[in-house]
Amino acid sequence: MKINPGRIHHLNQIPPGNGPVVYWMSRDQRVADNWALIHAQQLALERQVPLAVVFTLADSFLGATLRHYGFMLRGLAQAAACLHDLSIPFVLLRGNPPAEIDRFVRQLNIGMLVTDFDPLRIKRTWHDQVARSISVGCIEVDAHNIVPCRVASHKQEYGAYTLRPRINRLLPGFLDSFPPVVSHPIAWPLPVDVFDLNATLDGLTVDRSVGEVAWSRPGEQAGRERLVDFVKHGLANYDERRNDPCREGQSGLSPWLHFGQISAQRVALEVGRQMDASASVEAFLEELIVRRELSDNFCFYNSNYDSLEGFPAWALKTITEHRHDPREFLYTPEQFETGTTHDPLWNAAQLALVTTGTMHGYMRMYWAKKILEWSPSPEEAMATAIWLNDRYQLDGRDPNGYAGISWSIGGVHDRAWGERPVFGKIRYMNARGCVRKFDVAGYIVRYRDGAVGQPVKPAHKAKNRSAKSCPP
Ligand code: FAD
Ligand code: FO1
Repeated sequence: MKINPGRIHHLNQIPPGNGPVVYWMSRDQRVADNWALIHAQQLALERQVPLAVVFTLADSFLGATLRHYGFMLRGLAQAAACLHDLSIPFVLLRGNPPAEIDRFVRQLNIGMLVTDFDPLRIKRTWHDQVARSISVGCIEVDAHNIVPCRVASHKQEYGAYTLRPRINRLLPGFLDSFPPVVSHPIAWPLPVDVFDLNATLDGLTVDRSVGEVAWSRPGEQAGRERLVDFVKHGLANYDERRNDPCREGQSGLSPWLHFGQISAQRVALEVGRQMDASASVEAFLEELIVRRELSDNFCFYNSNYDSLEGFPAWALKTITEHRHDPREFLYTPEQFETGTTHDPLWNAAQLALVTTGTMHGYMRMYWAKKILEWSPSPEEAMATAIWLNDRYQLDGRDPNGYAGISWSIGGVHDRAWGERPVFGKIRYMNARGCVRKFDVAGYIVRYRDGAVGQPVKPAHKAKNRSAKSCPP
């Protein structure tokens, strides 16, 4: 099974050299089902040269806290152990990522650099800088999307309804099975330090006031177990339960998907086999494939994905026309953060976010729309929503987040609705609508004082070498 060439994009036009191949891992932090790693190994085997995986650890990445670095680094420690078993060294570099990669490539006479696709501004800047500075071939593999973002569409799509037919037409060519990563026969020429999880966690410059959460165990193995559990116990009722914040009807897979600790293609292959739950399978794959790839499409083709300038013209016009409408309630970012508004439902959602690092998808829409309604300006609303989302959501800093917030506040991928104060023609949501949908009182009790939210796990000392559990 070879990689579909549609996944490969050349970041510079330099042909592969004879030196070792390096996979600069970033978005897709896993060994199994990782097209970027699979392709890097194919290149190395063709040339009979060594192969290594490199991860550049940046401090305070887009405001990430200990909650995020703990999950990510514990997952990377497992990936490093797995790679060690395959005689593929895992090298962790600290400092400015593009500069560190450039130095590594030069010092070790690397023959080819492979990295993974990411539509976010910061990552495209890293890739551009490296592709220009190194004197060896540099390619990007889309290992995150099933239909590669650059192939699914060559422009920003209006909404799911315009991207869906394109995805559905192309899907059969990309929803293929994965070849395994094999034990690499050519040894890396130099000794490599074993990844020291505790030392790395201790040495991080990071905001430690937002602790790790207990409900989601990091790493490929745990992600795979969560998938198996969802397919067995949650999928059949997904269609019926997924919009009820009191019924845990979603898969809960987003942290593992965000950090690339599980492949969306693997999830789609496993879910697609359950044809006896067809309505739920269809609803789930719509979210996992169309909605998720729509977010990458939005961030890739719209450089203003995190500001008002990224809104469609109709939305920017209407929200500007209503900029000076009187706000019945006004709150500061700190009042939002502490969940001390007049609305017990909104406060409960915020406390769920702070204590558990997640929030039900339906509540995320309500949560963001109320930030628009109760902020002094749409600009401040966007800034507050992105700040809180990326500070507390375990799956934050993700294209899904920028698209979800821009949908809620700026009508991205949505249409115009009846005009009203503050929102203009942006879709409106209120607590009465929630009462019609689910047990609001029950939700409030559950999260009101952060009581039920999973206890925040202290950043305890984990074993440095994780259990040798390379997923199949
Ligand atoms: P499931 O319902 O089980 O869906 C499975 C997967 O499909 C999700 O993990 C996700 O990858 C994808 N998916 C589901 N719903 C959406 C959607 N609406 N848009 C894009 N992809 C989707 N998602 C994040 O990953 N990170 C975020 O920071 C984030 N912030 C959001 C902020 C707002 C204001 C809104 C409205 C949505 C946001 N979402 C975000 C999208 C969505 O709410 C979450 O992906 C979903 O709730 C995660 O839970 P789950 O994995 O159990 O979802
Ligand atoms: N990617 C990196 O290559 N290096 C990092 O140090 C890094 C930190 C990080 C922290 C939190 C987080 O949510 C993501 C982080 N990522 C990092 C990026 C991540 O792998 C994804 O590429 C993007 O966030 C999603 O596109």
